[in-house]
Amino acid sequence: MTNKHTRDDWEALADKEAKGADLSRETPEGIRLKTVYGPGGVAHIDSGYPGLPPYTRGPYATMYAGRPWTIRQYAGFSTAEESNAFYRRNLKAGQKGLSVAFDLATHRGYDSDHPRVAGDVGKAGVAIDSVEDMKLLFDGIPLDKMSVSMTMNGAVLPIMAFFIVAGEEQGVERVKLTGTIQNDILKEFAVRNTYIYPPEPSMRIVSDIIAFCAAEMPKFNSISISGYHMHEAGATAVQELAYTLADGMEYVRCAIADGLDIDDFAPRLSFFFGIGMNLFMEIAKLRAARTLWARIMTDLGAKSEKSKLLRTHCQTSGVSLTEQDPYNNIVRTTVEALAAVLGGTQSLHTNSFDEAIALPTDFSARIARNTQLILAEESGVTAVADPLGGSWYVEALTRELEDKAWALIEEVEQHGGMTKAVAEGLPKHRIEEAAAERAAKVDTGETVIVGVNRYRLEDEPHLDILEVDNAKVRAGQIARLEKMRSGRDETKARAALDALEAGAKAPPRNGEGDQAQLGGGDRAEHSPPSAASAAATSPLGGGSNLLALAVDCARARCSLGEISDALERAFGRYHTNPEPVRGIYGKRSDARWSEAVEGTQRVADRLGRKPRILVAKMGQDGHDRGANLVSSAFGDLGFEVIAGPLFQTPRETAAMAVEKDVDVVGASSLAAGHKTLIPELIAALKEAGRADIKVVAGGVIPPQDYAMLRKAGVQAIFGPGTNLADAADEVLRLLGHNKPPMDEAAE
Ligand code: MLC
Ligand code: 5AD
Repeated sequence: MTNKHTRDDWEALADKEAKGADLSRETPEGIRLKTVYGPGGVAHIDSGYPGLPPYTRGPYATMYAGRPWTIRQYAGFSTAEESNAFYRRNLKAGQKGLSVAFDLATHRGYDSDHPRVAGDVGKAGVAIDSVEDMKLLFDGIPLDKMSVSMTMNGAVLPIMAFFIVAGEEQGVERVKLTGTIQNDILKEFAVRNTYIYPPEPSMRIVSDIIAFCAAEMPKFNSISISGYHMHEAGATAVQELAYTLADGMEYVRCAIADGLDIDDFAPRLSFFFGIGMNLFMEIAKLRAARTLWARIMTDLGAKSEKSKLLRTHCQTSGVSLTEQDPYNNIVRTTVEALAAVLGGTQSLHTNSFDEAIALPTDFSARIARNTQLILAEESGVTAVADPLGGSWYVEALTRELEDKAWALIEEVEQHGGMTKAVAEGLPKHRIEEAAAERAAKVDTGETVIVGVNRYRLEDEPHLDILEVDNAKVRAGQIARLEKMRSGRDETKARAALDALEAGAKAPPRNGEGDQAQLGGGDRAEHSPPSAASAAATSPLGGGSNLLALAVDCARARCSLGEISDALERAFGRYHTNPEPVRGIYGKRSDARWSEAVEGTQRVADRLGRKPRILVAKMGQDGHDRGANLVSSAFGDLGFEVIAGPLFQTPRETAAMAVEKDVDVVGASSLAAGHKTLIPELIAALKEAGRADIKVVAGGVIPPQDYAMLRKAGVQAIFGPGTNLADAADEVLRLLGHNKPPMDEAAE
């Protein structure tokens, strides 16, 4: 039955109600939302049925009615034993799949005994140095039954190898291993920063893992192509969609160029998206992602329908959560989890409410997990597949996102694909611009964050947080490494490492790669290195499959650092320098900002030059969103900003501060290394005779740690959610000349 009232009738009424005001809103994606959607236009396109092309409505026909999504909480901290115990408690309480968070030393290919990583061991994840640690991590957890996701990209070869050998030694053949390896290096170069090697050999590693899994691990998802980190870095839904799918296209082309048949590996590609607070946008994003991927895979030559299904994990957004009034985060996470589920995710992590301050405790992890259990078992959302299918608004938004993302994918294609676009910094720059736009809107109050820029509490509640004693963890890890090294057959271990190095130096398999930029120009066949094992000479490309060679190293008890070093000898280590965007904060014209600009000018007048700040990232913490925002904002205020490179040691930061003769160092810490790294920086500055250089700190720093940092000499601390104009005010005060003198102010 059609309704006799038309859109014109509605418009007349709406105009009257709104008294002529334009109530339509524009999203950060540049989508103009109508106040109401109805039949007609793009909203009317029929999305078909779940499980059937174009899969907009879900990859499976029955969706959660047949099987609910997997409750898969990302976790890891301290030692393998402690993380194992945490996993077991969580599984007992209703979690369904595992997801391992490794510490940053592991991510970046360093053993726990490496001097560069003293502040990072066991902090943001679990420390894994060898197969011995991996076996402890899964002790009592049958790897043929439990699906395990491992978030690893840089050091993906040793970690996959340890996992495979841990399975072997548990009596589980690799064909039975189920789970997912993140293995998505392109987004590391764009936003997440846990790369080790340069882009070209890194792409070969990805491809070798895809080939190995396709041949030997049929139940294992060989990659998790991730938009989550772009989302967290500030990407809009369109950017996240486009760059993630464009990354996927690049991996597919790379694997095809390496001689694989698309339908042999594509069914085990998987995805990962971040889910923020814009409920309907996020639902539409997942629907659009599936539709676009089916189209892309058809264009790339996939014949099997399984190759065209986009299956995804989702994580609620960390960056949407606040340090202030942290219980609000439970509500935010619930809304985001609902979006992920209504969007049809296959697997989900819900963040803990203490996210902006520390890693989850048993208590906060329980609430996060129960959020999913309540959605799955109490809310009724599992009964019907794609319950929002046919919603005029959701369908229209889905189409708009598809079109806008497609345009951005075409732009990447014109740049020659994602490897090139990433090398040119295109996605990184675009995402940083979007992040700065958003941050400026939060600072001015145009975007409301409850408990932060509105409805703020006078007294913040005290939270008990998880503390990791990293010195203790490190000592234990070092002891275990020593024991393993002294008990192994040294000749065997050396031979395995030499074979890996030789394999990495040998050109990858399959001569006629048509993508020179992805795998090096010369891809001639070659003979296998002499020490290569039976596994390495299986159908995996003439003996140089790097994962097969790494498995031999793992069996021979080589450590993660040794395996990474062997590869580094062949590939080199990759370094980049941050290039903060400019001019976005400068568009701010509110009173607070103008005051800060004037204050900066007064300090500059006094010094006879711009005040100088070094924005420093120390340790293996590559989370640079905060540092980039600070660099951008301070640059726009009139500071001379030195954006320090990632991964400095405190001594390197101190040397740079002295060399550049800065007035202040701002140390940004998001991975819990602050208690070790910042005091070391202050000590190094003192040693260099420059105790006068002020040190301030910002990032994820629990209030519990403030006193300790202040005692060590930190002069100001900025938690998450600090208004950048306020931060500047404080820094200017430290530099002695902020507020105008009283008489000037009185005029
Ligand atoms: C599913 N199945 C069904 C069904 N639904 N069968 C019948 N009827 C239905 N309705 C089947 C599937 O076909 C599959 O079997 C099995 O059930 C499991 O379903 P799935 O959809 O594959 O789920 P899952 O195993 O959980 O895999 C989800 C995934 C995977 C494909 C997205 O890649 C995954 O788990 N990813 C997690 C990634 C992750 O946790 N990342 C953390 C990143 S944190 P079969 O036989 O077909 O396999 C991070 C933070 C940071 O990155 O920066 O550090
Ligand atoms: N345990 C649990 N959650 C973690 N996260 C990061 N590290 C851990 C960990 N060790 C979560 C946070 C962060 C996102 C990248 O993953 O939500 O925002």
